[in-house]
Amino acid sequence: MPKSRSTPLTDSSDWWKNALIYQIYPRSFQDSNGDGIGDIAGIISRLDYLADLGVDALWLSPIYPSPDHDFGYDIANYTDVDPKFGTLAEFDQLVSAAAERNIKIIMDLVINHTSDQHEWFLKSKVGDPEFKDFYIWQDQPNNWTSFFMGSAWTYAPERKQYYLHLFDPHQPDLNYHNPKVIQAVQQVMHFWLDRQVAGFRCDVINVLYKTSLADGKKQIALTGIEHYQSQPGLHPILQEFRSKVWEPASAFIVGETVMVDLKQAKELSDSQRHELDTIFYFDHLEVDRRVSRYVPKAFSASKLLETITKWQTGLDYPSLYLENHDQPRIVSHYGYDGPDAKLRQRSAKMLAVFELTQRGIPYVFQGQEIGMTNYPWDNLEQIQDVESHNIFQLATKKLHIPKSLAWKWIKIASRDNARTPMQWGSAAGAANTGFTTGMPWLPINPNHTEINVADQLNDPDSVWNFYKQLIQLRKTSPTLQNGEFKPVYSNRQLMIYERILNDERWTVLLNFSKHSVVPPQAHLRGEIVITNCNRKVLLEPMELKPYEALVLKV
Ligand code: ISL
Ligand code: CA
Repeated sequence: MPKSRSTPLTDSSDWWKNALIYQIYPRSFQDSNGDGIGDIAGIISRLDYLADLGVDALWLSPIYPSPDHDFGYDIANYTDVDPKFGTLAEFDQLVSAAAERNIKIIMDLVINHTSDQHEWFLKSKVGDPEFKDFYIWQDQPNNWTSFFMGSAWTYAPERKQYYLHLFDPHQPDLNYHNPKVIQAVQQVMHFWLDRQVAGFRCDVINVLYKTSLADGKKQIALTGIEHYQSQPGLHPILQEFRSKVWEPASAFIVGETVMVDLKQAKELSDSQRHELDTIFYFDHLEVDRRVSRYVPKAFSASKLLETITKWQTGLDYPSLYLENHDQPRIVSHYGYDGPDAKLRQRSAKMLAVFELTQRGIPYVFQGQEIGMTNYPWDNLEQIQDVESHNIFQLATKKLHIPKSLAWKWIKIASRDNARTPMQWGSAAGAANTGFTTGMPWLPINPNHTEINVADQLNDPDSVWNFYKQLIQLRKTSPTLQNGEFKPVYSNRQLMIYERILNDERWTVLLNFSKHSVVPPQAHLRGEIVITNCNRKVLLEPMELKPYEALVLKV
C-alpha cells in the first residue's frame, strides 16, 4: 500500500487549496436573449445562485470566437469573446459581479491547437514568413491517428503540405518548437490575467510538445502517442509559463492531462517543481470501461478505491471531479438513474459524499448539484458532438461492430449527455425549464419536470441542499480539507476509507450498488456526521442500504 500523504499547509494567497470550483459550459447554462444558446449575461443572472451553493470560482469552458466544430475548443481568436456569448465588456462585468460575491473566474486555455480559422493558421497556410512555422507541416503525413479518429494529418492545397491535428481537422496543432508560438501564447495569457481572471484550466496540456514526427507504434486508437504525450520537452515550456506569467499574477493552473500516469502527474504538478498546481486524471471514471471510455465492463468499488488511492496518496493537490463537459452524468454512470426517484436521489448524494470527502480540489459541473442524468437519446441524429459521430463511424465501418451495439455505447458515453441545457425549472412552469425562451441548441432532458433547481431549492431533502451542506461542512472541517487519506476496506459494491488529522478520524462508508451490503462491523464506530438515508443511530449488526453513504467521526 502506498505511503499516506496529507495536504501540505496552505497560506492565504493559495486560495484554491480549499476552494470549490464550479464548471460552467456556457452554451448550456443560461440563455438571456432567446437564441437558444447560453451566454455571459445569463451567467451573471445566476451568480447569486452560485454564491448560495458555496462556489469559490467558476471555470468557464471556452467563450472565445469559434466556428464550433468542437464547440469552443476550436478557437479563432484568443483575445475576444464570441458574439453569441456577449462582449468583452460583458465579460468584465461578469468578473466584477462575481468578485462582489467572492467568486473568481478561471478561463479555459486551449493552446495545443487553434481553429483553422485563426489568423495564425490562415497566414501559416499561405506561407506568410512570420507564421509559416506556427503549426506543424510536412510534405508527407506519418501514421499518427487523431483523438477524434482517422489520420491526424490533413492536406492544405494552398501550401501543398499536410498539417498535424491531434483532434479534428479544424483544430491544427501549434508548433511548440517555435519560440514565437510560446511568446504569442504568453501574450494571450497576459491579456486575460490583466482582465483579472484568477487562473486557467489548460486543455490537453501534456500533449503540446511533439518530440519527433516519426511513425508511431500501431494501435487501435492513438497511434503516435509515445512521441507527444508528457514529453521531457514539455517541462521547460511550463516552467517558463510559470515563472514569467503565472507566478507573477498568482494564477491558479489546472492542467488537463490525457492518459497520464502517476509518475507523469507528479512531474507536472508536485509543488516543488513549479509547473502546474494540479492536474485532471481520468482513470477513476474508467474502472468500468475497457480500451476506450466508450466500451463498458462490470463496475467494481474495489477497483475504484484502488484508483483514487493512487492519486489521493500520490499527489500534493489532487483535482476531484466526477463530471465535466466530456463525460456522461455521474448518476447515470456510477449511480442509479432508473425509475425509482428516491433511489436516484440517494445515489446522487452518495456520489457527492464520495467526491467531497476526498482530499484535494473539488469541481462541480453544472447540473451535478441537482443530480442531472444522461439524456434518453433515440438516435445519433440528435447528437451534435463530433466525437460521438466519429466513434460511431470507426466502430461500425473500421472495426465492424454491429450498429446497434455501437449505438448502445455512444448513448451512455456521448459527451452530449453532459451538454444538454441546465434544468432550472420554475414554479411558474417557464418554457424550456427556464434555460431559454427560444429553441434550445440541444434538447432539454424530459426529466426536467422532476429534476430541476427551482424545486430543489425549496426542498430541504434535495440533492442540491445536500451538496450545499456538504460544501459548508468541508469548508469548516480541517480533517476533510487536510487530513490524511487512508483506504480501509472494499469489495465489488462497497468502499470504506478514512480521513485522519491529529486525533480526529472520519470513516466514510459508501455503497455503490442497488443492493444492501453488510460492512465489516468494526468500522461502524463513532458519531454520524453525514447520512443520505436520514439515519439517526448505528444498529448492531447493521447493513448499508442501496447507495447509502455514511460518514462517522471519532
Ligand atoms: O472526451 C474525451 C473522452 O471521450 C477525450 O478524448 C477528450 O477529447 C480529451 O480528454 C481532451 O479533451 C479536451 O480537448 C478536446 C475537447 O474536445 C474537449 O472538450 C476538451 O475537454 C480538444 O480541445
Ligand atoms: Ca444567448
